[in-house]
Amino acid sequence: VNVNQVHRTGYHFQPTKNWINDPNGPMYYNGIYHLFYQYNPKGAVWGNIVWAHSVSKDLINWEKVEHAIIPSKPFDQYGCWSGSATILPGNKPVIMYTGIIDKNNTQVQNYAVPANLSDPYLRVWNKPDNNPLVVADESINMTAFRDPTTAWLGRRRSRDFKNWVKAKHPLHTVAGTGNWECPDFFPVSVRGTNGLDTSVLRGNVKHVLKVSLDATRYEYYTIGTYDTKKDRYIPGKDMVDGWKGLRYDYGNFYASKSFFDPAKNRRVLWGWANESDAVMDDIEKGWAGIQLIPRTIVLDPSGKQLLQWPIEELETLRGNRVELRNNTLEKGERLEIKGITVAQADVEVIFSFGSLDKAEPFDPSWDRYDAQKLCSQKGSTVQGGVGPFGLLTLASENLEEYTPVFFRIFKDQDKHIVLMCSDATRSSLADKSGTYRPSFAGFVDVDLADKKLSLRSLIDHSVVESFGARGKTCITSRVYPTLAIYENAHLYAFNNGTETVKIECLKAWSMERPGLMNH
Ligand code: DQQ
Repeated sequence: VNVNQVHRTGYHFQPTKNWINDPNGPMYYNGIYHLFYQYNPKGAVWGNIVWAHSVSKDLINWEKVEHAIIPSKPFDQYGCWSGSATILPGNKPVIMYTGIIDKNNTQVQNYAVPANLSDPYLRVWNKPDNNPLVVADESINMTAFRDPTTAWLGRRRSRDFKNWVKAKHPLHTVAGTGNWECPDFFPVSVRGTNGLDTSVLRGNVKHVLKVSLDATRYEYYTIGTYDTKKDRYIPGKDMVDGWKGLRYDYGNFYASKSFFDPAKNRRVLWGWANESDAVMDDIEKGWAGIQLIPRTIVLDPSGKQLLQWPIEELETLRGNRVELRNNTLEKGERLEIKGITVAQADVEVIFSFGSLDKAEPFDPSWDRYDAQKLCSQKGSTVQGGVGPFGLLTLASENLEEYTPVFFRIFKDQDKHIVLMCSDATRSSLADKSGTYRPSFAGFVDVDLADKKLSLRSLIDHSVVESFGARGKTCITSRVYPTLAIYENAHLYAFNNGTETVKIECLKAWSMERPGLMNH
C-alpha cells in the first residue's frame, strides 16, 4: 500500500496522474462513448490545459487515447478550455471549444473535426484553418467568453456550423450572477423518462438551463420553455433563478456537461469534483480531480425539479452484498453494516418512521435557502425529533473520523421540511491548513405521506456521492480520512432523533474496480 495513494478512488474516473477538471464534449458515436476532459499533462495543479480523451463501450471501462486537442495554433496556443460536442446531421461529430490566444486569457471559440471518421475511437482531431469561428465583439468581455454548449438545430445563427450570426439578445440573463461558466441547455420530456436529443424543440418538452457560478462553485438550474420564435429561454414561473435556485448537487460537483445517449435513449450528466485537500497534498500525491459517476437525468413527475440517478451500468461493478430488513434504530442507536468493503461501496437504504409528530418546528428566522448553515449548526449529533438519521460513511472504529449523510425533518405550519446533509467536518483527523470540510446540505422536496425516506451513497475512498429521495437532492463530499481507510473503514446506520427510525431495507455492495481503467 502506497500511503500517498490511500485517497485514490477505486471505481471513479481518474487518470493515473496529474490534474483534471471539467468533463468536455461527452458524446456517443457509432457504438462508442467518448469523454474528453480538461487535463494538465505537466502536473497536479491547474495549467497547460489540453483536452485529454478516453473511450468506452459501457461508460464504466475506459481506455485512454491520445489527447484530442492541444495548444498548437495562434487561436489556442495558450490553452484549450472547455467546450462541447455536437453530432451534426449526417452523423458528423464536431467539437466546439474555447481557445486562449494570449497571456491575458483572451478567449475565442474554435472547432475541431475528426480526421478519420472510420477510426472507431476518433483519435485524431483536426482544427480547420477558418478558426476561430467566433470572436468577442466590443460589447463582450473577452476574458469571460467561453465554454460553448452543444448546438441545436433551430431557425437561425448558422447554416453550416462555420459562419455564425450573433443573436440580438442573449438566450437568457440574470443580473448579478457573474460569469456563467459551462452553460448546458437541453430539452427534457414532460412524459416518461426517455432523454431527448438536444435539437428536439417541440412536443411535450421543457427545457433546462444550467450554469456553473464561479463565486459559489455550485451549479444552478431552472426548468422552463424555449420560445423558438423569439429565441429566448423563459424559466417556469415557480422557478427561482440565480443564487437561491435549484442545484444539481449541493456539494462538490462543478462544470458538468450532459449528452443525449441514443443507445439507451437517455440524457447522461457528467460532473467534476475537485480535491478538498491542500494544494501541497495534491502535488505530493501527484493527482487532483475526479469525474463523478455519470447520472441519468429525468424530469421529476411534478415538473418542479430534475431527478438524478447513477447510470445503471454502475451496477455491473456490484460484488458482495449484504442486506438488512426491518431493523429498528432507537434514539442514539448505531448499527454497523459489515461484510463488504465499505471504503468502496454502493449503499441503498429506505428509512421509515412511525410518526412525524416529534418533528421540530422550523424556526422562521432560519434561511430557507441556506441549508448548509442549518446543517453546520445541527450536525449529525445534536439530538432532534425526527432525525438526524442516516449513514455514517468512512468512519473509524471509535468515530474519531466519519462523514455522516443524513436527514432531519422539521415542521413548518402545514408542511414538513426535510434537510439532507453530507457533513465533512469530522471526516479527517489530519490537522492541515488549506483543507475544506464543509457541512454540505440541501432541502429535499419530498412527500412524506408514506413516512419513508430513501438514501443512496456511493462511497469510494475519498468521495461520497449521495442521492436523497431517489435523486431529488444530491450531495457530493470529498474527504481524506487517516484512520478510516481500506479495511479499517466502517459503515453505520444511525439515529440521533427521539422518534424511532426503522431500516425498512438496506442493501449494500462491495464495488469492484472496472476491468479497464487505463489512463
Ligand atoms: N474551467 C475551464 C473553463 C471553465 C472552467 C478551464 C470551469 O473553460 O470556465 O479549465 O471549471
